[in-house]
Amino acid sequence: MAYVYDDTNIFARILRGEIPNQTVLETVHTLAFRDIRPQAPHHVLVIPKGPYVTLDHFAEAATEAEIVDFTRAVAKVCQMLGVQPGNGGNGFRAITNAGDDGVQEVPHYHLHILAGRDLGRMLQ
Ligand code: D5M
Repeated sequence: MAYVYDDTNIFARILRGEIPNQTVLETVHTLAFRDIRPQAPHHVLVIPKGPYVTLDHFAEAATEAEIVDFTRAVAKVCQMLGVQPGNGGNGFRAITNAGDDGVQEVPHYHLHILAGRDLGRMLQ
């Protein structure tokens, strides 16, 4: 079954400028903004501007330009936050939730970037 993108979701509304956001970075194909319910001192959501529901949808359907732009934007956000472990920072965690078992709340692909505290071990 193909993905069906619901353009009434809250991130689509943010991208259309219908509701405000705390932008950290905007590029041609990508937007990064602060999560409204931060789980760490730094909690940034990175989203493609295109209509993709999940990571696998994005990876299958996005153009190479979109994928490169998104990936570079993630690096830029980590650099802006000063959390790159290879550059003197204390590190970060990147998480994406997909579908029901992933408990995805907003059906527009997004990567959570969490940093600024010890995030604990997630996988045993
Ligand atoms: O997480 C969806 C995330 O989106 C959750 O951490 C809250 C965040 N959220 C919801 N509405 C907003 C607005 N308006 N601005 C910023 N952040 C928001 P999920 O991975 O889908 O469970």
